[in-house]
Amino acid sequence: MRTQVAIIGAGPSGLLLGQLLHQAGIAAVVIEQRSGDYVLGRIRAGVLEQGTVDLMDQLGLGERMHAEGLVHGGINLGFRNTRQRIDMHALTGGKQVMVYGQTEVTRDLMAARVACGAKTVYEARDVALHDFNGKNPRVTWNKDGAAHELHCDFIAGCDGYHGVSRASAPPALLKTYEKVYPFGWLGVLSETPPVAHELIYSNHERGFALCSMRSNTRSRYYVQCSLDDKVEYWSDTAFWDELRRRLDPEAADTLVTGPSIEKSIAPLRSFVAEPMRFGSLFLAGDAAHIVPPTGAKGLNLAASDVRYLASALMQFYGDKSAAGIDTYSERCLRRVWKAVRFSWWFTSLMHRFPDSGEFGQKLQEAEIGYLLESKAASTALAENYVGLPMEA
Ligand code: RFL
Ligand code: PHB
Repeated sequence: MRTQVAIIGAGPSGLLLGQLLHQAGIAAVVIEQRSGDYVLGRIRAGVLEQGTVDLMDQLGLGERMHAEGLVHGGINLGFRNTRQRIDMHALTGGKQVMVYGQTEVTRDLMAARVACGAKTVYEARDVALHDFNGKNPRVTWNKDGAAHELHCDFIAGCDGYHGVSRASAPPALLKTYEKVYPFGWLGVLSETPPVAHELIYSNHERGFALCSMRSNTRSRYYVQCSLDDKVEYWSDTAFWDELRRRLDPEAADTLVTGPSIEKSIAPLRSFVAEPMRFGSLFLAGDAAHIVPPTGAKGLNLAASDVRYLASALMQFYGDKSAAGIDTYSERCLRRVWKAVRFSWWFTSLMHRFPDSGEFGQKLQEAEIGYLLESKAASTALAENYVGLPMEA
């Protein structure tokens, strides 16, 4: 089998790239180790930057997102039993975000792939990358007891943090940067109306809490938890009690609780792998970088990486110019590091750290106070939250 671009992974980066390439008339095959249902079953991101919304529109996939997604012009910061709104829309000259779950983005992209007849291989086992530094790049895998081989010009490693693509890069050429945070997030999805119209990020002495949503009838809540915590330790009642304690009195009183539909724990990490290109192998999305979810940046960074990659490949095939692919890594990394910095900063501001003590807590309170009083400081938060611009 032969194609132009072999895409490893059917998460948001792989599927977005697949559609962008299809739109440009570049052939691609997506190879995914899990089933489509498994991919759709993972509950992850909820907030899309304007640039990601624009990308879905550009792909002609915005209809359901605009009909069902919730446009938010602000976020609330909770601390010391009060809650204050940051008016992102006013502070950024009209920019907003869209609450539309990663599951729905993925569902729309999968449907588009089927509709345009593009090939996706699900449940591919033992995926391996070959000769991406040489003249005969190819990907092999096993499926249903048979071995398969795909020859290609380029390989896009869109297979997430635990994928095979970054692991296949020559160790001597790969430099990684990592920060592991001393806590995780326990998340619950429930068929209950959200406690507030917009998200609440709450700094509390018992730990951080986040009130998010998927729709007007479905909520997504998180509480900071210990790294030793297990989902089994948290009954629904224990979760709701803990969340309520970390919210301002008005939110605590109006919180509607119900049975959890999903409950999971995610560790928090910042991670960047450099460079993002090795010969004809390109890394994109979580395969190259991870941010803690506090800034809602992971999926949005995946989207900006693949926009750079798609335009580089279009330049290569269309204008016969390697300029885009030669600068792909640098261009991505400039934007990636800004999002890594913002996510680290927002995480540091909002969470309890085991060793920062009362002094650390006072500093956080002073900084949140300053953020809410100073237009310059709240503008910096708003600009980053709605998404920094992409390079032309
Ligand atoms: P994904 O989504 O991990 O997809 C990678 C795909 O590759 C497959 N795969 C392989 N396929 C073939 N061969 C192999 N050897 C393979 N190994 C893996 C996997 O099965 C999978 O299908 O990476 P991608 O596409 O780069 O997308 C990244 C996003 O999923 C991620 O950044 C976000 O979910 C992060 N994130 C958030 N991002 C936001 O922008 N806004 C948010 O509000 C937000 N909230 C979150 C989040 C992540 C969270 N968790 C659980 C980490 C909230 C949470 C709790
Ligand atoms: C979510 O809805 O899952 C979500 C929203 C905002 C974040 C992280 C996660 O910062």
